[in-house]
Amino acid sequence: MNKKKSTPASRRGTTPAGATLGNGGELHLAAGGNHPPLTTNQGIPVPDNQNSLRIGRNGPTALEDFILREKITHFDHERIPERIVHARGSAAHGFFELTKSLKRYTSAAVLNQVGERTPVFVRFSTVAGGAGSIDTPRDVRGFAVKFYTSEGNWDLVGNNIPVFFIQDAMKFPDLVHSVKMEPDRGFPQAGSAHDTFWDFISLTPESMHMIMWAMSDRTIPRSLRMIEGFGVHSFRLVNAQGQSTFVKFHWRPQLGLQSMVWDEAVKTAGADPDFHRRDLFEAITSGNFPQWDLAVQLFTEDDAARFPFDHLDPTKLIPEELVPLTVIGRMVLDRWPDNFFAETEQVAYCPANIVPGIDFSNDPLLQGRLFSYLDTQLSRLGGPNFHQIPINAPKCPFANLQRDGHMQMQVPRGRVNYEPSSLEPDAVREARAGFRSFAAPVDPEVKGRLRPQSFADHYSQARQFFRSQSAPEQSHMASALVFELSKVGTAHVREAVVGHLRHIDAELAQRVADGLGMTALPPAPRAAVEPNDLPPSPALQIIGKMKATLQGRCIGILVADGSDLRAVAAMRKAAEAQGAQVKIVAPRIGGVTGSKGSTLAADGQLAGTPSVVFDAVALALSAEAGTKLAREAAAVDWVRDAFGHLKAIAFTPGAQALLDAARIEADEGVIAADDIDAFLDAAATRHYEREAGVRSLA
Ligand code: HDE
Repeated sequence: MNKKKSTPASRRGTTPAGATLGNGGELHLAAGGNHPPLTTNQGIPVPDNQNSLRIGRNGPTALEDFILREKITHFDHERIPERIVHARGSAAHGFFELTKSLKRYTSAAVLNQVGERTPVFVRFSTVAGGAGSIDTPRDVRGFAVKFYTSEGNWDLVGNNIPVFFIQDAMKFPDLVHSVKMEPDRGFPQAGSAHDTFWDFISLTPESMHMIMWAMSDRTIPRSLRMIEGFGVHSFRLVNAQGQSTFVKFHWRPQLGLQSMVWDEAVKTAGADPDFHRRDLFEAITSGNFPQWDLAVQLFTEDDAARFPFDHLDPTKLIPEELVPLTVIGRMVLDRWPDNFFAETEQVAYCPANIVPGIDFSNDPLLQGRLFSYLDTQLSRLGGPNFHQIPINAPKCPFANLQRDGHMQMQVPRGRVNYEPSSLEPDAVREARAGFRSFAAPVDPEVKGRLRPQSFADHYSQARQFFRSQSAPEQSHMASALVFELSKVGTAHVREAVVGHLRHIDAELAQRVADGLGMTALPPAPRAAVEPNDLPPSPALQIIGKMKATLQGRCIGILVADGSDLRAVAAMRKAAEAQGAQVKIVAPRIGGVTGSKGSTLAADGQLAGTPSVVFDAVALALSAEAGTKLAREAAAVDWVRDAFGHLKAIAFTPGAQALLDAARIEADEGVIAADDIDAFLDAAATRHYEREAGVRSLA
């Protein structure tokens, strides 16, 4: 042993119980007890996982070292291609419980038996960014649900917005190319605020309705637990008699909709790039299981003929005021995956996975999707057997005569791998009942690259969406457009987008033009169909759908040495009683000593836990601490940001110096900390009335 080079054990810290030191001074933890012994992938036990096989103490490594080679080779192949879209996602297990039977409309067992619980796996995602990108860009969120039903897997692969950018699958690669990072420079990551995206949009008027949604606060959700989900396309339900009814699917979060303000989303990206993933993880692992209602809009072919739009056009929605929602069940997410890669990364959703009693519509976007997902998964997951990966496998029996291929996990027995057959009586045969396509009539007269005239109105629903929003939401949309277009370097692209806005709402176009510093309004392009004034649909708002509740919300309490910890405990208890989570933030992670000498541990250190991660904040400070923190940038930002992000603030008299340093002007959301009830009431909402005083919006 080379004693000169080995480090004495005393300098390496304490040796854990049961550990021995190897000849390089490294730790070997004993495999005793019930620990499974480490082996190679061939099952050969490995007694040294620290040192490669070397020819002499300072010599080269032997090629013969199959243990090293196997370990490195496997590591080299740990990454698989990320999804071309929706690469960044977070997922959870749970169940769906039917509360209202749809037996009249569909034979699908999952929608027939009230009270039955069907296991689900749900993955939420951003669209444009890579797998390692931030959680809070301005972006659409994917909302994909795999129902493991007794009749096979049903995937409802939706988004948190009920319409889409384009009408025909043919345009999807162009749309995605334009929004992903620009191909020559490799940026920007995870955002649409750049020339190529807006160039494509400005030349694609059908995207205008979706653009209104994308520029609304829907694309900066506070939490994945607070987003809606939509199946987007019309689907068909088919009952036992073979009759069909159209259906749109909606998920409604039990915690209500809640969004961030833009400045908060930007700062959250820096404070915690994993903010949404961590939020979902913490909620589920602490037993606060997120829940959604599943609702349907049901309508017949005749109803559809009377709509002032074509429901097969995925850039249109059916207002709830026209076809009301019926809640039919609830979904609860109650288990975090055991392994991120095996489950969240390898899960493969596909809109073509449907069960008997559900069928597709002729929406041309949906029709293209039916091809795309399996195709992309063949390369992403490496071959045709990815349905055998546990997260993708049905939980009901499944068998057929498909054979072989990469990564075949099953060992099919017998001679018969074809059908019809007579050699083996128990070989797989056609099912007696099962999926049958609805015999929908088709228009056989023409074949061509066609777009129906009923798809030609690109502005009416965009206008309806904008005009249905509350005043602060309209300002946020105008400001989002100004922000995004200000990042577009090409003047004619900015002008072309503003030109489209003129068809949607003249005032919106003017506000955006002013925000961009345009001296005159650019011309509006020719509209294929002049837009109509549709009746406003308040159900399209976010603010109107926010719930004044502390359920699922998190309050941060800033403490320092000398704080009144009894008052802090009282506030915590009251907040928790209303369903809030409370976290203590202190200048040092070790915690603080209170005014009476007791101590309190901190959940976060001030500089590393900015107020963006909370829904409301309280300043529980002595006068001495308040004065000291008034000179601390992290503390001043903490308060200033909470105020700017329209959150409630509670303060002790000692915190006044800090409030002054942050230039906080008292309003109805800034409340004395001893009035706990008033603070908790204020903490249950955002204070949009404050916004005009803190930032200029377009
Ligand atoms: Fe997707 N989409 N998409 N999409 N999509 C994918 O499939 C595609 C569309 C959606 O968490 C890909 O396995 C085409 C609409 C979600 O794993 C890919 C078109 C909606 C997810 C694909 C669309 C969605 C995807 C990428 C237009 C809302 C993530 C990797 C014809 C209703 C699922 C993959 C997850 C993923 C294709 C449009 C939702 C490439 C061709 C509209 C939530 O196959």
